[in-house]
Amino acid sequence: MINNNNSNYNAVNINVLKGLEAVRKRPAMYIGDVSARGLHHLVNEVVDNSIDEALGGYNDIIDITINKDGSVSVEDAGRGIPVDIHPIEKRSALEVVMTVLHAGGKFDKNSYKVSGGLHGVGVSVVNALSEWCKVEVKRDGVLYFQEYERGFPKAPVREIGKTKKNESGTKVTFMPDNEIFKITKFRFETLAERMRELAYLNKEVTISIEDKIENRKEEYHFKGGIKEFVAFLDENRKPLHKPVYIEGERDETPLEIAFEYTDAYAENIHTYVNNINTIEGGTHLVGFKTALTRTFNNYAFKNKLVKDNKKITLTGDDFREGLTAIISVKVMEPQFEGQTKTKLGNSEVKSIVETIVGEKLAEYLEENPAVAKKIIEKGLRAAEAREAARKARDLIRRKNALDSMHLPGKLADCSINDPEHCEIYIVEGDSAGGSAKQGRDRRFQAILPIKGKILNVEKAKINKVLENTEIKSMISAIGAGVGIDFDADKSRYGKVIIMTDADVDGSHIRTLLLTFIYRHMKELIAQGKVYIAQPPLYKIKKGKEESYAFDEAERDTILKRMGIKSIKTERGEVDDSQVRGLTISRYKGLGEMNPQQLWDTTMNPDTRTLLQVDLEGIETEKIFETLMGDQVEPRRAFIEKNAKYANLDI
Ligand code: 0RA
Repeated sequence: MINNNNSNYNAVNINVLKGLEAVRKRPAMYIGDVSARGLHHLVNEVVDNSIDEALGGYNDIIDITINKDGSVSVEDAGRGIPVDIHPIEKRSALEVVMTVLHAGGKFDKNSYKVSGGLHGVGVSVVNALSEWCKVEVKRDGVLYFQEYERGFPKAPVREIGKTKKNESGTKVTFMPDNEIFKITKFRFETLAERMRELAYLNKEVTISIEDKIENRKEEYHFKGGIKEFVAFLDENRKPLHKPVYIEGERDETPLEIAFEYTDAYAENIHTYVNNINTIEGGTHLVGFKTALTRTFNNYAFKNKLVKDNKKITLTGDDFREGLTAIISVKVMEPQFEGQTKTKLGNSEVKSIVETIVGEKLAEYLEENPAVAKKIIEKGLRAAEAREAARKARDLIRRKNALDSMHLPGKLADCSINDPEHCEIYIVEGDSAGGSAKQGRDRRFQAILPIKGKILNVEKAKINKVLENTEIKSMISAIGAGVGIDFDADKSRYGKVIIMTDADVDGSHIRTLLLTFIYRHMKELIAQGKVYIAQPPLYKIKKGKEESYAFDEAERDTILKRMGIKSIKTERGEVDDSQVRGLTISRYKGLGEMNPQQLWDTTMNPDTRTLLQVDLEGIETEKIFETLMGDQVEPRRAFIEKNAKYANLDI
């Protein structure tokens, strides 16, 4: 039994209390927000500590469990949090780690921890935001235990049993506090997705995740690491060669890169720093791009793979067409910049990556001339298409220059000019477009109807994309250019809202539109300017009372509120003939709503619900690729599986 000096214990507790209070008062400062995202971040925070143990070579197993009571356990086979009495704090180090902010790092200077950002805030933050938390530590043959309530220890650390010799590890179980979080239910998929990503990035670990409420379990272990990650991302594309793998270390900065070229046109580079997805890129990405362009150009020149024997310099873009890559670096003191603090700022990392990739890639190309030739040829074809695209863009630009009022004929623009307060609805079909034009508030709402299925930009060359009528009208309406010329700050609207029918076709069209914006106006999404309108699925009318429901569950809740129960037919549909004066209509499309209804349910800023589209989640790529790629089977399977949930979770 560890005996804390009691008076000391109380004195120290005053400081602890202050720290925990700060976290509970402003949780968003520590975990980003208190929505589902912040909630899941709690698990990631604990897992990060277990991963740190793995990076140090002390751990290779992490087990995550969503327990029956809704709490979560994270167990690892690391060294176990130290339990000896802390010389200054005069109490168990375990208690210090669990209750003092940022205490975790004090012990372990030489690890690739993350400073700033949302990660690396420490397990004490998880503890502070939990209704209760329990920790078990296996060390030196002893099982230690401590329990907390809202971060505050219930009793000193105690021994509760023995363990096998040489067995060590930590198990943290916590119940998120419903006084803090809006939602306290963990979603298996959200956790599993991150665990799979971590397993790809850290090939030495095996991560299991079990949901005891929904009886599901997954286990992730990828011997091939990020090489397998690349193959996974390209599941629905056709690779031109086996993944290239580069590994190296300089100035205590280890680097791992895997990439392959496919028959696709888009570029899919995902970068990580200390296992964090750096969505905004940064110096590691710049170093990689620079080395890639230079090395391929040198090789092409040396081996006379460019025409006419003269040195045509292919651009970086040419060598990134159809490229899927994972870049993973570990940086001791990372500086994160950018709007979402996901851009690596450390300038030294650029030259580290550039040097390693330059050397190793040149070596690879010498050893694999057939692959090298394929890639150079693909680059040359991309250069040709780039030239055609430049001409198409020039045409759009010239038209705009000649006539500054050159807006698409179908656009019903708004009357005020201030982009911040203006919004554009991109609406599927002319009839829905008509209703939207009549129903809107014309002062700040613009309507652009587009015809059915637009071009699938994932399958078309860039010059074809820019020749497409519907796409051209979107580009001119938004007025901020396209592709490398795109400047989100020039957008004529603060909100770009996609409004399609709530059916499978509508969801397909929405995906096509989102894919276009994602590939050619990405910054618009990054700035949070892209939204999805949520038209209702049902109208329920009983006497004079009228309600709208956005899904089946809401419909049933409304019916219940009206005192109507059990009117489901065998087909699961509501049979309205059984209740007098009740009509339930299911909207098949936006066109079925009159302008007033469309305004009330979907367009009025005071009553509508808009889904904001964000860039987060590696799954985005997979969703676009699954829906838009060449292969029909995965696409059909995906639509069948998800048709019920018309909303893409991006
Ligand atoms: C502080 C110091 C050491 C390890 C840890 C914390 C640690 C924390 C967590 C949280 C979950 N699992 C964990 N595993 C370890 C270093 C230990 C040493 O020097 O022996």
